[in-house]
Amino acid sequence: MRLSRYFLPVLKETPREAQIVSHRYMLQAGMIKQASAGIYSWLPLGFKVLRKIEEIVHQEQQRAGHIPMLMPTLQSADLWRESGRYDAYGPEMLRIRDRQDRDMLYGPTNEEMITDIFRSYVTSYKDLPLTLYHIQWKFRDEMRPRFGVMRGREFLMKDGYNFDLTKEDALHAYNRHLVSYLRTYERMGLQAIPMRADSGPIGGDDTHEFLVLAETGESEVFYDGEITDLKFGDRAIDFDDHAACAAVLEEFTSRYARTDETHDEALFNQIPEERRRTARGIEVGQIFYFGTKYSDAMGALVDDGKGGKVPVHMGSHGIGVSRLLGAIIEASHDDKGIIWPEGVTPFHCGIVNLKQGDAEADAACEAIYDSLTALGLEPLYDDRDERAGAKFGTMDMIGLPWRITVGPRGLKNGVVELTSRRTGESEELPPADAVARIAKIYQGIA
Ligand code: 5CA
Repeated sequence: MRLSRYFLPVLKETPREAQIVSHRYMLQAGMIKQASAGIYSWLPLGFKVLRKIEEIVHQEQQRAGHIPMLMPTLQSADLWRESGRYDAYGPEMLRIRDRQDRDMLYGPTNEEMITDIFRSYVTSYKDLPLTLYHIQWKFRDEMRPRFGVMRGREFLMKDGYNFDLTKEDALHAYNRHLVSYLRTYERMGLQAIPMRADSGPIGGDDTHEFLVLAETGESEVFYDGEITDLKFGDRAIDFDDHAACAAVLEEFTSRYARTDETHDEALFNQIPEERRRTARGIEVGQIFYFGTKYSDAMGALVDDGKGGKVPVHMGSHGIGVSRLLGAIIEASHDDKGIIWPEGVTPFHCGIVNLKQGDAEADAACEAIYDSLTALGLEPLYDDRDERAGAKFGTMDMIGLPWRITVGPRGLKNGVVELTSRRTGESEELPPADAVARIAKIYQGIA
């Protein structure tokens, strides 16, 4: 992409309404624009990162054997009356009446709708296990929408639902989700710690929230400091292997880690004092096992193979896709702007031309641009007729992890400059070597 042809409305001033850094940088970098309280337009740069995050979520869901689909945002109130949640959900639910006077709602989650789909088609245990998911906009009329996309009213969520014959199988689905989430967040450059939580309006007893530690997080968390040493990494895991998934769950959840909702001071105090940590965290996902709560209420039954009909065991599993942009920025920025992890960066590399209009510099930039593009990478070439300082400022704010700087002086010596956004370190090297380095960095990522 050439910046002169892109739509990147970077703001010069600091937006006053932003209380936390991720919100401020998303506005300043031209990623989002507020449409009304807690509702945002995703401008091209923000949309690009959102799509990258979605893509990682899709890949990791499907790696775990979960099946993608898409349900609508608007739902019929009748389904929610069946589960009893139409009244129970309260003022957070946006209720709408259509021209036929039918009660509708903008879905805050999809347990009822997926259970209805399931009961319409599946009648036998032979079709189990089954996990369906979608990535769709949700609406919750939050009392205090704030911090930009972090607590929106309209927000993008991955929500997945497992259907299993037995509790044991459903608990395997729970474990499988936990394992796949570990890898999902790590690919985004995040450490998200599973913590024992409260199930709220979704229901059930078994639930973990995934928290990214950040001073600006809305949840207070308590954990054993040893937890932050754990990495899932690039482990190959067979998601059908119950024992293997259970072992990972055990590894990542056996140490004390709880949100304030479930915090137990006496248990916490059993951890050696030097390992006790109190911090704040951003909830980027939550998994639930709630058994037959919805299948009982809505009659989602299957033949059990022994002549009987039994309600299926279910769980639901969410990832806050749009919230993740805020969480990643909170975890990765400096005073100049965002620093995107390679896995989610909107463009792989910036190209800054220090002397636009200089025949040699222009040609070198074009050649680098073409080579990167030919390798399947997406560079952002700042080809504007602007001062070098302004170009650097934009690149630092939008946070591309790598920048190649091209100027007539360097070219005389046959070199360009390759700079890491994270460390600020620069290195001079021939243009072809810079391209090769970028290609190597993104091997296995892009
Ligand atoms: N049905 C279940 C799981 S699919 C469910 O709705 N879970 S949830 O309520 O925990 O939401 C899942 C994730 O969505 C949360 O972990 C959080 O990351 C994100 N989320 C929830 N509310 C908001 C909000 N107002 N703004 C942005 N993200 C949100």
